Amino acid sequence: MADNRRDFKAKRTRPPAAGKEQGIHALYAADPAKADELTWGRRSDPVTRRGFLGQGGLAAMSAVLGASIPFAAYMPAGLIPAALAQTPEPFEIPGKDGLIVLNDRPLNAETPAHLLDDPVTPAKHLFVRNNGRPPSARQTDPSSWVLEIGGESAERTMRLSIDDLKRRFEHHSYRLQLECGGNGRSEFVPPAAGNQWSVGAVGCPEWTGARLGDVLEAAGIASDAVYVAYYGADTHLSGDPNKVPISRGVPLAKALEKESLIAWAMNGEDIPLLHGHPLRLVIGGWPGSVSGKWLKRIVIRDRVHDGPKMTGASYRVPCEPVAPGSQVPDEDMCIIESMPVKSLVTYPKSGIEHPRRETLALRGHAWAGDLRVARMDVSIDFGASWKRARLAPPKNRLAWQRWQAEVAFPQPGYYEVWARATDERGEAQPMVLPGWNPKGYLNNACHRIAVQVV
Ligand SMILES: Nc1nc2c(c(=O)[nH]1)N[C@H]1C(S)=C(S)[C@@H](COP(=O)(O)O)O[C@H]1N2
Ligand SMILES: [Mo]
Repeated sequence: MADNRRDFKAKRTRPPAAGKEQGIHALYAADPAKADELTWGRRSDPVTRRGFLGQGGLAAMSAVLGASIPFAAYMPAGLIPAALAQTPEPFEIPGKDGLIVLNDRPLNAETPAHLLDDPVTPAKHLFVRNNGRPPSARQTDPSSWVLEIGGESAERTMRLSIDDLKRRFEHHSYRLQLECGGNGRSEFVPPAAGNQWSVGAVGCPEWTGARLGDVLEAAGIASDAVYVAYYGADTHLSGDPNKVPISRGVPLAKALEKESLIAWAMNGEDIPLLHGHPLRLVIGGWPGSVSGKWLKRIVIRDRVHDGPKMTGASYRVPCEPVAPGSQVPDEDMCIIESMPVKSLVTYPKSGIEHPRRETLALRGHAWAGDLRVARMDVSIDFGASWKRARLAPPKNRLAWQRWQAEVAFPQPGYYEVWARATDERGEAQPMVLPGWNPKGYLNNACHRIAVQVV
């Protein structure tokens, strides 16, 4: 416990390997077709969008990957091989095991996919996303913490200590999947500013707390209420005490869902300081940014909440698809609600060697915002053909779902395993990239891992 409350400092173990990691991404971000040509001599067919690796290109790519590519003919143009698209690990964080730090002011760190294999994400493997400066351990003493419920559509202002909250309201535990709206941002072209998350800004811990709805009912929800929003104890990076780093919310109906929690525990223990100790909102299936950490105040609003990061391009996407790089007027942007269908391959780790004579057992998780995942497929030939995977039901609504599959490889060489989830409405993950948007949200492209078959 003492460990959780410890003030947290990222230790720089070696300088960020910006050269290596940004080299290939920057090259591909600027112009994927040109990058393909420069790197491999690969040209794309303007009609099929398939890449043509000439003999020389195929040899160059095979040399870098250390193997021939049996399904090279199916490899899309402008695609960085998964074996090269991995990021190095420049930092070490106490209490966090193997996370990749994208930024240390504020601290943001993501989890490599293979460390997300557990059905319930342990604290040491949960990504961290901070918009401001987190409060210190001293400032989050649970014995003196007060949560206020108010706002223009609350019938009364209510103040609760953590003891009041635990005594007055029923306790509930749910596994709730939390994913940053910007997860996957690093792949958008043209690139979007912000943390260059690859695939690991997601997790599914088990949360325990009181239902947000029960607490709102206790304060009294006026008939004109439409939205519920949070304020936390973190402070603005500028140091200006009058500025709020982030204050977001959800429509009343989402707040009143039975899984929406005011949580005091994660995985059966106090919530770690980095994840919002001593209280946080957990609203599963929506962008992580609605799950307010270090929760001090909840407001019931008579209008769509207008706090920092609710407006402009923040956590909003064009209401209708736009061409990459477009300027989108504010009035054409819509607030992100339920997150799209998505999945991860959590076993094996990308880049492994696998003996050709053995089948490879794959597994991972799939999720679909407010919806359930209805089917899961895997491909070893860059999406030319798909094989159905087994898919388990979620432990509870808004938890991610386990999937498993076995694949066999026809000959030695470089392969990519691609995973694709489909939600209960028939919406599937796009194979490479979904619609571009100014801040690079909602990239739910298929996750891919590299496998060297020997
Ligand atoms: N008070 C506060 N709450 C916050 C944030 C923040 O910066 N301050 N970041 C949000 C964002 S953008 C995300 S994705 C999640 C991340 O939660 P985690 O750091 O526990 O993984 O917390 C959300 N809640
Ligand atoms: Mo986020």
